[in-house]
Amino acid sequence: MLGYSSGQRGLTVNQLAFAYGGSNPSPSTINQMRNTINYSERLAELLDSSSRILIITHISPDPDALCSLLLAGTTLKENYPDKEVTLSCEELTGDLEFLASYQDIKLQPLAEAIENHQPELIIMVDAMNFQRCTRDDYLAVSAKVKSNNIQLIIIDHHEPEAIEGNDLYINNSSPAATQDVYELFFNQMKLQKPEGYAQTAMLGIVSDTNRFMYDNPRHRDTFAVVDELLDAGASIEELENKRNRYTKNEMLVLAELSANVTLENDFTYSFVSDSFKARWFDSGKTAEELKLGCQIFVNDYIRNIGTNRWGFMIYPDLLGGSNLYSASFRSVSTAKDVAKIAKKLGGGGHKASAGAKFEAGSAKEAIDKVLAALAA
Ligand SMILES: [Mn+2]
Repeated sequence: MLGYSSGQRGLTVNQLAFAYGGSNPSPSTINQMRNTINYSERLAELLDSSSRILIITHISPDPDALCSLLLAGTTLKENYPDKEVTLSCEELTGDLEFLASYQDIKLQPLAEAIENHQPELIIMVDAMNFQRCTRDDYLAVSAKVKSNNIQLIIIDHHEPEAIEGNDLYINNSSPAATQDVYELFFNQMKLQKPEGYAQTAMLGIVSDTNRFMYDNPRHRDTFAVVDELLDAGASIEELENKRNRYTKNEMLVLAELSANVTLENDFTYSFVSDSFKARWFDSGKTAEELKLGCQIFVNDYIRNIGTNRWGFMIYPDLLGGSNLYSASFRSVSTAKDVAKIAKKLGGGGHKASAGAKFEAGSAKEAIDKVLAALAA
């Protein structure tokens, strides 16, 4: 990651942001600190001082990205009807059209969103810098936001890395950004809940926790939110049935990744071969479906093969050009800090779930780069 200052531009200094710097606090430290911080005053101040608000999230958005975006956007529209609130994302994914107000998310490049909307405040959810939110010139976006004095709130739950200069940075090490949006807007600020919030919030949480599979130091808070959402009519069974539906093409990707499984001493890896990629596109199949198939494999299988408890997968990221590859890492809780490996490759994420995008001449070369990063 180049050209980033992680300095704080606003006057309000977020304690957690600094407490995190360079070291990993224990869950109990985070919990202790979290309980002392109520952001409602600062949030209200920033919201009150802005009449045009733009809410954004990361590229290659997962359901937590889109659900936290949607939950924040619909809540602000409901509670601040006099403000112009725009929900914007460069890319969409999956079949989330069933979510309330999903059609309110504008699909547009980030620079265009800022140009068209002229926001006084940007709220970034599930990401911590503009590089994660655009495939275009993020430094230009960063410079424009600064020169136009656009305020920035970041609500994120990834391991802190190259945090954009901001007016408020919130990171509670939550299992989902959607949980943070829920707690900030409803528990702390006591805002009105918009139509459809329960299903949206539940999907974000169920998705990023992989249906509560991961160890979660904030489990009490997560399940308190989930209890409320169940009471409000959200159904985990219905959402899971929608979430876990596979197309024939996704099954073909799963077959490719299954065939290419390689077991190393304590980890597993697999990859989408360059010949598979060529055949895939020659037959008119989409990059999105390829990625969705890859996600099934990495989320549900890579940690569970043989006796190995962590691993990675390589696949071509065709939205980013023909030489761009993605590496996705998954680990069973403490088996391996995969965020550290992803960081060496220019990416980041969580200790048990992380990723990186980088250039390579072939899938083989991409694998070698990861293996070299592991050895370094
Ligand atoms: Mn997330």
